[in-house]
Amino acid sequence: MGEERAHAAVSRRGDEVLQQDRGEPTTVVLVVDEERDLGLGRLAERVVAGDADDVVLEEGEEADPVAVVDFLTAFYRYGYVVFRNTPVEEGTVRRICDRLGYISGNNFGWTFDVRAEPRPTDLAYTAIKLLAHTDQPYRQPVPGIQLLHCLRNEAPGGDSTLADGLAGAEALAATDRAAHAALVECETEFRYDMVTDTVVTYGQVLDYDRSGRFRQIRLNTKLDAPLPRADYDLDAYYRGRRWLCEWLNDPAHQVTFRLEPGDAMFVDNYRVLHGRTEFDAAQGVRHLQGAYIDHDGPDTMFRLAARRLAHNSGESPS
Ligand SMILES: O=C(O)CCC(=O)C(=O)O
Ligand SMILES: [Fe+2]
Repeated sequence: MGEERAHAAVSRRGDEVLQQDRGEPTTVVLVVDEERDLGLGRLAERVVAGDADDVVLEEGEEADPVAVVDFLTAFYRYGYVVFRNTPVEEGTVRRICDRLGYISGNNFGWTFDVRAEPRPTDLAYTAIKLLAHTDQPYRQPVPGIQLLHCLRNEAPGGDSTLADGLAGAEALAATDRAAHAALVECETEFRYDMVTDTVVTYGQVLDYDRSGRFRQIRLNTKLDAPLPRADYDLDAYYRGRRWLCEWLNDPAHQVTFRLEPGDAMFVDNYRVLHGRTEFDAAQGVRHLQGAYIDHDGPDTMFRLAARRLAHNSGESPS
């Protein structure tokens, strides 16, 4: 991947969303050094904490536009944000989704409970370690943003891990061009086939738009298989897949933190991979509630908040 393309590939940012709003071209997004470092290394060292009260409010209350722009700027830059101090009540994740966008239902329901279950239908519902993955690559469209709200986290272990898929893709391109190209080119089947659910779709592990901008990573190694086409370089494909998995699961490229009750993690499922360390369910309860929303809701929220700020400061809104 050329230098120019690598720069253009650094994800969506707030000013890009605004440019779209103004009908300006958005193909080249130059990044400042700070983001460049981030794009090649690990995610931000510290968790970007939003103040839930400023953004996630009761029905009828208006969010503070400064807080909205701050929180979404952090999200566009890092690919995730954690809200602190939200109510420790079941259903909070649904309320947060309703404030920030449009909830996206799926085979697990509108919201889902993540805890160790006796008869799990998904690895998430066990106590074992989860490697870095993106969620639901088998859906069409893949859900844009995942929310995980922590109700209880009393078991030893169960820390959250995040890794930057965009950074991993760039690092692979710099290391092994052919392997990167194979993950961009080879169509992969993603399948979830359990009990009453059969959800299947096809797509690339690394997805770029026609101008070379990074659009999406789909990586979930329990659910994927490349199509067996004679013109595919499957050696390069599997080499790239293995390399990416190792890179993304290397603690040097991950942020690890513990969700406390009331924390809500807000993760771009098109860019950032999540996982967790193993926990001991015999020694305590760990209970998260999850849900997904599309990107449209927060993007709209960002545009409206930025317009309000421009208006308040006397600039003519564009
Ligand atoms: O238990 C966790 O922290 C994450 C579980 C998970 O991967 C999911 O709910 O999608
Ligand atoms: Fe997951």
